[in-house]
Amino acid sequence: MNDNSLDVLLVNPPSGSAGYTKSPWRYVLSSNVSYGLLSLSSYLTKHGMNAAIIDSSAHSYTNAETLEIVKRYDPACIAFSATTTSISNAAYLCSRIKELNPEIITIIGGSHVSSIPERTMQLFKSFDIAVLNEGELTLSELLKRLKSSRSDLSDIKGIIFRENSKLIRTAPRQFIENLSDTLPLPDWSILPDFPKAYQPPIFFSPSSRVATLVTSRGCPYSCNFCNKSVFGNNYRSFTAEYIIECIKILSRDYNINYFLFYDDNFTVDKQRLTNICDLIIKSNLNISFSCDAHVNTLTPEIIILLKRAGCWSISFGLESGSRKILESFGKTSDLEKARDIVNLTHSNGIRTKGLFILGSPEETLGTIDETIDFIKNLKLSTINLSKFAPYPGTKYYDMLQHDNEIELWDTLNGTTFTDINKNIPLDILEKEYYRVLKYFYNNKHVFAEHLGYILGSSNNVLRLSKSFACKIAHC
Ligand code: B12
Ligand code: SF4
Repeated sequence: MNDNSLDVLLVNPPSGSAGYTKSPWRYVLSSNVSYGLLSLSSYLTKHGMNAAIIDSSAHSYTNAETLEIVKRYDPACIAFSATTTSISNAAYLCSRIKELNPEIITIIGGSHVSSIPERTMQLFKSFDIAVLNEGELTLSELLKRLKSSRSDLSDIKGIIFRENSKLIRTAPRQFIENLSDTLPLPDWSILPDFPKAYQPPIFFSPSSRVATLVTSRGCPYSCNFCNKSVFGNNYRSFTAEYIIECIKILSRDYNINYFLFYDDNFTVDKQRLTNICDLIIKSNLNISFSCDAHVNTLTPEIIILLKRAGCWSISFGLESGSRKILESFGKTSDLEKARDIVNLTHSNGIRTKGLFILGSPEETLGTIDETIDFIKNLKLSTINLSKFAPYPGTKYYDMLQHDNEIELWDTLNGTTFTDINKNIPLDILEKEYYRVLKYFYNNKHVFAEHLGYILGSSNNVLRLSKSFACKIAHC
């Protein structure tokens, strides 16, 4: 059936190996709204267009299952959102869809293609058009043009398209200046099975009913391992009023009272942060939330205010306990300040998560020891230890891009070491990875906190049981 009313079918592809098989651990993994697709579809709806979303990543669909759903829609235009981890699945799906319907127009957007546009379009011929960077205005203009009798795309800013087997890149599009005035409130109803399909990190959330919000774009810091190809350095944000309105709609219509702020850096603008907290408190919203913060942006007063507004946990990008590694990462925070802020946050009753990266090109056994020593002095409720990956769009990728390994895109996922570190053999690095985790989780206070999370939520127990049952039954 061809759904002629549909202007575009938006797809968040399966990520990495989930494209081929279903993991029994899918119930314990968190699943997050593709906020980019939500924002794009809401903007299109506001401008009179009709979009649908398939969120394969959240629903744990395989590539085959995704294809079946696409077939049911049989759209004239399909658009994928992809990071480096999911670009191969997006390209695979696109080429299968083109085989089924050679007339279909295929569009790609997101962080991977925004990082290396020409390379992506050269490698993956199944993408007809790429939308670079911030997508709302560009996609809307592009879809209108594709429906019109005019076929020339060269005056649409912010895209790459093919013409006679050549790639044409148009002029860049300016970022949206006033986000709250230009972008509508997200229309959550477009997400299939929202909020049920979306689950917070297991053992680290006060509620299973959760919504993600991204309330700012761009980050003023310049960490060398971080990809800022979509929104750049220029920090722009939605107003406190806009954010409170989102929260009110989500609590009223979906009974959600726990929010994950997935901003790169939720706390960077002190005045805005104070306004948000004050408004949450004044409106008696009675919610809890988690966010990310750079240690340089927090003060004792701000921590107390965050707690009063319902802040449940803060994730800190600590990265390493070695000054040498922090320097090579271009991190501007210092270790003592980081320790003091983390410990103060924890002693004010806010759970603390430390985000660390292991295995960068500069890592040695000595710097790993320094990280363990650093962790010893931190009151952290939990940690997230990523395996270093030189993602396209980062300074590391620019330094290392001539290494062949680098185009194994779906292994750039934070859970696989690449062969980038020359100081430590790969098998030792794997052991070191577990040594750090073991050191952290063997700690009595960490064990006690985690036991509390396990026993405190029947949903956590249910998710874990489902995964074990699946593992045993090979489902
Ligand atoms: C929330 C988040 C997650 C969540 C949820 C992801 C999801 N479902 O969207 C979780 C925790 C699961 C996650 C996981 C990972 N993430 Co992540 N994540 C983010 C984060 C912080 C916010 C994403 C977001 O919602 N942004 C807000 C929306 C509005 O922006 P957007 O998605 O980019 O969409 C805009 C444009 O890109 C464009 N666009 C996007 N898609 C499309 C599609 C079309 C058709 C069009 C026209 C336009 C378009 O228009 C949108 C609106 O302007 C970003 C950083 C960031 N600031 O964006 C990192 C980021 C996307 N993640 C990243 C990485 C590396 C990962 C992981 C590999 C693990 C890790 N170590 O963190 C995995 C891989 C997951 C996967 N399968 O792809 C990198 C990607 C780098 C790269 N080269 O691709 C980023 C950029 C972080 C960084 N700064 O380095 N992530
Ligand atoms: S890692 Fe965080 S603080 Fe550093 S540049 Fe990226 S978003 Fe900004």
